[in-house]
Amino acid sequence: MAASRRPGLLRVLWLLTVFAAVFSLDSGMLYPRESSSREVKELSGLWDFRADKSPSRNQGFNEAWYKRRLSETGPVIDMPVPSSYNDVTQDPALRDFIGWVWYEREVVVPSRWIMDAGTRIVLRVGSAHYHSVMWVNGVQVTVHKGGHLPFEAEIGSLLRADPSKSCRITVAVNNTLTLDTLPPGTIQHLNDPTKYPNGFFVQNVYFDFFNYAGIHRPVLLYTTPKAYVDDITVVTDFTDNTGLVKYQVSVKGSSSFTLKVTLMDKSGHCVAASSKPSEVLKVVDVMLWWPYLMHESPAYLYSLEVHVLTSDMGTTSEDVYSLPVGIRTVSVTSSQFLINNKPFYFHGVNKHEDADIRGKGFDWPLIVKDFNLLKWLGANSFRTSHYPYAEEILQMCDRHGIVVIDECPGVGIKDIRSYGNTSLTHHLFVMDELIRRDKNHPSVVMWSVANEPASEMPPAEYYFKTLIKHTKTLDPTRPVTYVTDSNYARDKGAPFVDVICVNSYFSWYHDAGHMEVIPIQLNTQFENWYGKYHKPIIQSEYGADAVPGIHSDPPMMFTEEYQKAVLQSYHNVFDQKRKQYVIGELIWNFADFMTAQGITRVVGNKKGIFSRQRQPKSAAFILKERYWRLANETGRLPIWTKYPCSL
Ligand code: GCB
Repeated sequence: MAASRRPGLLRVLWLLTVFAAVFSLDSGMLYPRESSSREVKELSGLWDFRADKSPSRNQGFNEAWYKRRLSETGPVIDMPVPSSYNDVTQDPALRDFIGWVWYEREVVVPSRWIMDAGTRIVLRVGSAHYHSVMWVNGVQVTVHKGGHLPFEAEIGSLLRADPSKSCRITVAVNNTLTLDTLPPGTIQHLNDPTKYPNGFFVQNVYFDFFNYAGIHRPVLLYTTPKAYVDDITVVTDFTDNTGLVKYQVSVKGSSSFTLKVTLMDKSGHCVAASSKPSEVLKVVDVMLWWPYLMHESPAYLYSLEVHVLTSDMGTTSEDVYSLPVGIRTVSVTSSQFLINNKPFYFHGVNKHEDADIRGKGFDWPLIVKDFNLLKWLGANSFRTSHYPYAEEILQMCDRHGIVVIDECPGVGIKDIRSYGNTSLTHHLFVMDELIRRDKNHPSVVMWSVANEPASEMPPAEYYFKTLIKHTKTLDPTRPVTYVTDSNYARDKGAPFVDVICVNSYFSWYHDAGHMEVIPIQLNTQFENWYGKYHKPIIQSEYGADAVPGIHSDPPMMFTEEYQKAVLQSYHNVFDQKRKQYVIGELIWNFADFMTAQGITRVVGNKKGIFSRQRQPKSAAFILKERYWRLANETGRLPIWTKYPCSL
């Protein structure tokens, strides 16, 4: 039963039990925010960089490059952080490089941080692709596997051991994918001297985006007091017009502390307070968090202010952390997706973190442009295909009311050897990391554990049963899905998901050029999946490539007209089925994006409705017209939408 449909007292009791689940992770991963007790220092900018082009790719480790300045080990170049390194230079070998690359930067750490032994100094990387090792002044401080999630290390004691030294940060990053990484890949050595140069090898992957690499998200130094808020978990509910905010605060660095937890509304008024580490706060006349285009004032955020006070031999210290909180519920019936008990229809997009030059590197102008385009389009949602996006993007979603299906990097699990225990254990761990990072975002309404795995293979049943069960134990408040392109009758994971997400490309990869098959095949697809599982369905991908500026009438593949006509054909079927059990449509893709080179890709995937430079193709206008119509039918538009110039 959905949380929000339980009677009042039961709801509070239920809230008290959720998130009791134990993560395999022993600390939190709160987003570093400045406060009266915390400082943040951004280390974005130019770093020294060196790719280890030795045949073994191991020269850097053999010669311990981390022990001295990188520039003393050999030639270095300037590399922007954050950015993928692949497209920044003119060197094709660096664009396609596989193996270890080395980054280094010397940082000035404020002396008051060093002098005050009560200050924790934490070095945090927003994400680096894929396997990272980090040193400070030649001492290894952490190792992390996985490309899209943050990692950090406390480095205060190391810096204090020799305050005369500056802080030299070295990060080695390796983009090699194996059968047990997420996403998986294989390295293939091609040894025939009549065909390939000496030492030739390639990285094979089973996904359709360029394997960009490097330090992709901001690197930060931040401080906290010795006793600090390590983690906060918030789960929300409401009954009539009372909001319920269950929180759990974990404090580290002291076992005797005083807590003050206050929930503030937008205008800074305290609406509820407590001094307990775990409590259900009641908010009278609650302002719920609503998605964009579903309510006149969407995305209402409260702020949970947590104060931890400790006193140690006469000195008191305080840590302060503020967490944005949106009060909303999510639930699923056999044919509907409910937000705050009201049916929600996903009319949105699939995205990629991808742009010219910076690849997957974090970039504020791009992020803000994309949000402006989403709003222009009338999109109310997106899926983080095919990996977790930057935390800052999810914060934007919270603030703008864009609903998110949060996908882990389980894309391209196609080889039966990737269904073994090592892979599963890693996949479970990545879900731990993802939920630990994203659990408090009201915009995140569903977890997606994979995209288009070979879910017809026999081991997929145990694998997905375990994975989905684990995800639900970690977070019993959100539905779980994975995205399938498998045949409904052979799909082994579908019995365990809450929502069926299905991708199809009729008249593209099958029956190329024949749009007349779309109504029949799409209708059959929906009827088959619903008939077998009786679960709501999202068309999680559909689309066609269009090279911007290429035209033909009658439409032909790769023209803007063909892309438009494919979309319209799908929309006719969606309009019948959304009255029954289809709960959403997500276009593939928001924008063109880079892929590996291949005979089906013309400098990348061109299924964007915007070009890679974010200019609209004809299809964007079709979709805009549709999404605003859907919004008018199903939601309540914010007042400012009556004045389109404010868009
Ligand atoms: C898919 C994949 C996506 C591809 C897309 C395509 O099914 O999920 O990653 O890019 O098809 O364009 O082939």
